[in-house]
Amino acid sequence: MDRFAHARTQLIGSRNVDDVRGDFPILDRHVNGHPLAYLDNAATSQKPRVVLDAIRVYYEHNNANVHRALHTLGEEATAAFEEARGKVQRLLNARARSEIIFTRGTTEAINLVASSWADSALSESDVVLCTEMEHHSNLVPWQLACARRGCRLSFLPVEDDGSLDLERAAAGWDPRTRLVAVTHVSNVLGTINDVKALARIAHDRGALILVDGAQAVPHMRIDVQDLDCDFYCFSGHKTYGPMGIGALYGKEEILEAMPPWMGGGEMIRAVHLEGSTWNDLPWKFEAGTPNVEGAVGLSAAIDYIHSLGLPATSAWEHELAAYAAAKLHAVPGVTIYGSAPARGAVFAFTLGAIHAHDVAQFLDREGIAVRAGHHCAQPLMKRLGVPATARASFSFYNTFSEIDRLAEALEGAARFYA
Ligand code: 7TS
Repeated sequence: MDRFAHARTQLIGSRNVDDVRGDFPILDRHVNGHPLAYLDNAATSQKPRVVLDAIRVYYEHNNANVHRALHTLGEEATAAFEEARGKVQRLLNARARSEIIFTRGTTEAINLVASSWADSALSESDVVLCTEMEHHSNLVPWQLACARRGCRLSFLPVEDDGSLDLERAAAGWDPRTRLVAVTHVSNVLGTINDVKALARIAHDRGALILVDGAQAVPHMRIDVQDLDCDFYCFSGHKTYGPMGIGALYGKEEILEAMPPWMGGGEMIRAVHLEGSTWNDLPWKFEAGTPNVEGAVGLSAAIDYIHSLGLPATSAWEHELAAYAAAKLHAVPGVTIYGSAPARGAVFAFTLGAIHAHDVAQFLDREGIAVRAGHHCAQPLMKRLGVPATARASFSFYNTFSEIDRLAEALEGAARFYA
């Protein structure tokens, strides 16, 4: 542990972390008489004022339905919505704006692929390959799709350190595998999977790859062209934007070949009573009035992330992770799950035999917000041999002193429940 950590200036690029915290009104809150220490960022992130302002300004000045009104407000709302798409395109480094489909979030993005692509591309006895560390969002839609199509769902095992063994994946490859569905960063183990290598393995064997980027996009630079993934999904609300907005990236030629998922307004070119033809990408997959305020908020969030700089926020989160690992390991009775060489700032842990819910409740009394439970990854909990864990997950607005408070409160919990 770095005993001098607090003496160092805590910088995100050129800005002090306390200054950056001032951008997030909610971080001023007190909870149960203590300053809030928000350590549940893997569940959802907090929002900077610029995001809140962008939504308010949108409703005060530009609100109208998109893609249909010829009046000025309609054109402004459409421009704001499509500009947001361009921001997402550049955030992921997608080749074309048409490869970005707005969804409600990661879950909906995966369901879109697990319906439209799966129902048109999978046949009986094909295989979909998942991993044991998937969030239910990247597991249940594939269970449903495989049941509909008569396919087999198989799983890459999680190694003891919380990593995936890609050599094992290549060696045990089933030639009927049509798609690999894998998380970029585990929401429990923190493992950063080498999805670029996995994409190469999949493509060399004629399969596609879908990457669940829910826990990656807020924390690292994503380049879907470099990763060469076929689909990439993320949620705006974990990326400092509002809830109810997210995106699916898909390679254009694959999206072109997929049938629409939901039918309704905007996704059509022409409708006759006997049948319809479809709109161009990406609108073919965006039936109905979209979440324009969500897109506007996400757009502001992306600008905000760029204003800090992803290299700077990542570097600070890396320091926080190293400090948290050292502090947590030093608390008697703490077991951390996941020690892969490449991991993010997520720590699932248990404290002796104390139930994770009791740990989380004790921490809440101290104003410290962590999640407890199975983290929507029940098969992974089974693999780890625990019913539940507590989980502290960090963002760039967290500080060393919040980690100190976490460690001290855990020692207090251990004494209280002894
Ligand atoms: N995939 C991963 C890896 C996630 O961590 C989550 C949410 C999702 C998908 C689903 O995202 P949504 O925005 O569509 O709901 N994870 C968590 C979590 O770890 N705690 O609360 C939500």
